[in-house]
Amino acid sequence: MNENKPVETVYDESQIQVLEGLEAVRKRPGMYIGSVSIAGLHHLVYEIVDNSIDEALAGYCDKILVDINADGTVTVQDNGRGIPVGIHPTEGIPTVQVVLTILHAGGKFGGGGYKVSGGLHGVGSSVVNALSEKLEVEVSDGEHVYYQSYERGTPTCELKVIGDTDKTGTKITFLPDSEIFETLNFDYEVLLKRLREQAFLNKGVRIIFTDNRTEEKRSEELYAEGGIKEFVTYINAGKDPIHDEIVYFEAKRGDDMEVEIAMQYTTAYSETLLSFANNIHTVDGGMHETGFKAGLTRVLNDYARKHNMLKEKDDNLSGEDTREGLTAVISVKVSEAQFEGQTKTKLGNSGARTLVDNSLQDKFAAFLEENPKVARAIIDKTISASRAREAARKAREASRKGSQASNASLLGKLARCTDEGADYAELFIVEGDSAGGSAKQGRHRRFQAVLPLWGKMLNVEKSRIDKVYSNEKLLPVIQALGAGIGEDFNIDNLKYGKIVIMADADVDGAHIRTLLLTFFFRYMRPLIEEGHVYIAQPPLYKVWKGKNKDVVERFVFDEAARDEAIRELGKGAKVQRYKGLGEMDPAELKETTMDPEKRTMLRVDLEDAIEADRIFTLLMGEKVEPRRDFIEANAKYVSNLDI
Ligand code: 28F
Repeated sequence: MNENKPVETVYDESQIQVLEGLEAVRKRPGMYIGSVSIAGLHHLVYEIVDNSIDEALAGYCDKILVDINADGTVTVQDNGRGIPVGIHPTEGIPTVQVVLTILHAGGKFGGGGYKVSGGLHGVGSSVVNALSEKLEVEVSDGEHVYYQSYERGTPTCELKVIGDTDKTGTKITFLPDSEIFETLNFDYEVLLKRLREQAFLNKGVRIIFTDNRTEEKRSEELYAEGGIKEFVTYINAGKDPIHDEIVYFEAKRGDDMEVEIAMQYTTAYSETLLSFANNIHTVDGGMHETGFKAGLTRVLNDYARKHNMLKEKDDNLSGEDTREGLTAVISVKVSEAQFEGQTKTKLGNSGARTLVDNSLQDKFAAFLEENPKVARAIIDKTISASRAREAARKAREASRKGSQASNASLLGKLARCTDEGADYAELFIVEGDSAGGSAKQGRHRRFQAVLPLWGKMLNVEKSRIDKVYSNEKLLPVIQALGAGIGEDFNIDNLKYGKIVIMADADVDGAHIRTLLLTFFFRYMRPLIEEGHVYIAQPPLYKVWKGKNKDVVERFVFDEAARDEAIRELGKGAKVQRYKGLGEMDPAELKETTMDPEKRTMLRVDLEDAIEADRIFTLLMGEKVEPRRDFIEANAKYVSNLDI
């Protein structure tokens, strides 16, 4: 390794560059990985895996192992060509060391591969290295296994041969730096979701993900032979497709841009449109989505007119109509992607709009002509969506105009608070009249409002918006919140900063919670996205000893805590199990569940809209089986303890 020892000056300069780079990353980690919270921690894994994926896209790798190890390190290993180990022509040190120590090194390799790595922040292995207490790399080049170790980005040995091999590939093990990160505890589910997504987006790549931290290992093989077609099947698991085959097509523009689209219509009323640019989920859409929507609307209108399904007098189908019940995945690869917006998750390249729009014009239109039965089913669906939209408009107007008297009576049960409209104002939505009564007495009148629910709940998963407007249970919720629903929803008009669902801790309570959450998710999504929705956590047990003013009480949420409290209070401790909120008197309800000083609430956190969508359709959709399977496991979609 020492034959090519670089001349002193080159080495010095690159060393200075290295130190400056490391220092910059460690000083401002957020600039490179977004944050130092758990999201940033996960980002480290994505950065390393992205490099393996790039090697797969270049055509040299088809297997990636990702392991969370028992000691808290993570190992990523691929069977690609291995990072080159030869001396770098300008840096004078092994290329693998350049890649791992110089900021922005490893600029993506040419030769057919897209410049897709880098994730959100366009950084790579050197950033991960700088933010790791230790990192070890092993490169196999078909002859030797090379090894080098680092601490906080600085090599602790020179690159050396540690063995022979007939394989090729790269293996990196790193321990995130506890001086940098708030937590070092990787979340298996979060990583799993992202790796699954990557497997769908990069067909043929086998990702084997293992968690070695628990006694019983968890391991999952993520592999999608059919790529994004399988992604659509996965999303539609709980839905009823109106055509069997998934529509799939791809298109290219020169060698700097390509698109792949998979889509399937279902009987659902909602749409699920997922777009990606260079394997990054473009949560805020952008040009590729715009092109998709425009192309889809035009192609379906043209087809419907040409085949006389829309008559001359009929209005055109709206964009929304053409997406009712549609699940679509759009994946574009662009050599110079422009990511815009605050979170850099919106694609700005206008070329992507034209490419995607044209691809629908050519390929989707051809598909419809070749599959007249499917085409008819799709057009029928969009026409009925269009009729429902018209009915909804009328219902909305009726509800807006609705005599003040009827609005007043709808809201008759709402106990308003003095500071309605303030950010800190809270609305408790309570199932059941008796619990509603206790809540009204136990609240802080200044900033806590209470709305008891009554009447028959609507399963919004099985209904269109016009039904929502005429539902006696949901209408008071809509009116109390004051921000409208669906297209009209405007979060600026929201009258409460926190909306708290308060229901019993039993099956019925779980049901009403899910129905309300589904409703918020489908019709007031920003409410959930911006963290306004909470679930109250009433205690399950009261453990107490003594009487009157000498009484000592403990309110607890599970059996373990109950037994602990009994032990603590000692002999003579009494236990009450609350079967419902109604059994608590106003003072108890206040103390345990409502008072911000003492309560525990869960904030509903739907970071992942895809998973939420799947869960809600599984729970509330037509199919019974998946619901039964899911119902007890539940509550995946709530996290974040808010005390
Ligand atoms: C566990 C993480 O990082 N895999 C990688 C390669 C392969 C090449 C490469 C990587 C070339 C010019 C830097 C090999 N042979 N897994 C990984 N596999 N990087 S990272 O090249 C790096 C660049 O500057 C590679 C021929 N060309 C490229």
